[in-house]
Amino acid sequence: MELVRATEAAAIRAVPWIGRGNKNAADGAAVDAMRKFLATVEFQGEVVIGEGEKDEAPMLFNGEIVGNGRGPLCDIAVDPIDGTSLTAAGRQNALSVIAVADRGTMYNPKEVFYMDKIVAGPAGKGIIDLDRPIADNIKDLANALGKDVEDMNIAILDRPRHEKLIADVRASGAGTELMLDGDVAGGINAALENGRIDMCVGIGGTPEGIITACAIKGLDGVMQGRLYPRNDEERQNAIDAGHDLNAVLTQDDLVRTDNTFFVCTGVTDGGLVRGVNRERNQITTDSVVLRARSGTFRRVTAVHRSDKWLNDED
Ligand code: VTB
Repeated sequence: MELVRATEAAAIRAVPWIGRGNKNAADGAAVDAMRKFLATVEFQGEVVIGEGEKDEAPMLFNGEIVGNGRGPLCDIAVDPIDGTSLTAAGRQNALSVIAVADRGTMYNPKEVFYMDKIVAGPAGKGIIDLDRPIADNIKDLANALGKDVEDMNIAILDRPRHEKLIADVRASGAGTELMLDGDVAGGINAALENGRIDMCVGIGGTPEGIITACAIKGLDGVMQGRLYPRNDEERQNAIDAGHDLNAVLTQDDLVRTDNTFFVCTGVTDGGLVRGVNRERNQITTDSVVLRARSGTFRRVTAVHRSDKWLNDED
């Protein structure tokens, strides 16, 4: 639960940068706040996935040790803002995210920035399969959900590389929910039962894939991913590092423990959590905390006193 203070802090510090067109400044403010708050949490965390290398953004770097140096040894995957461009533009769906698991359990394919992913809720167990055509995945999941294909909603990042995937989804009869950014939230929304999204598919960031896997474990959902090198050099680096580029990785390969925590706080409003709200002397944050071992989904609304946050020493 202490971890939520770190994502709250990152989200609050990003607020002055919402809609200011400067994504590195937003990210930088969130990174600093998260680093500072993580230093007070009782654990010995090592950052395995520090988002930012792909976009050359400010980041918590891989190998960085966080926490107060006492307590359990952990792997950390962190994205102080998933959706920095959304934040900079003043768009919805930006989140501050952290995922924690036992030390040595997070898959770390740092040589490859992208991963092909498919995510669904508990009904997708034994059904979703990255190797099958998308139309078959949709049809079988619809069946398991007791829905018509026409009522299925599939979240996909709106990118030119997904042109065919989007066309295939629509040709199957299902609808698409195109995301500007933020496929962590897309994956979680897909795994939540009774949500508007039934499945999240497509190529997104590898760090976001590991973070999503931690959340999926907490939601008892299903996920598969396969590394997606952008060019021959990345492909060769990955092979040299011992990665099997054909392997379909499940959530249990991506994070090899059930002792995972996932925490996110809304920066801007979104389908999963509301954005930071500032009113008079109060700042309100909306967060979700998922604990895989107990399968608990907690919503945490916190009210912070603005005067405490105006003081940088707080
Ligand atoms: C996604 C999205 C992220 O990276 O993973 C995406 O969820 C994939 O990369 O918010 P491209 O943007 O290069 O397509 C982010 O946009 C963050 O970089």
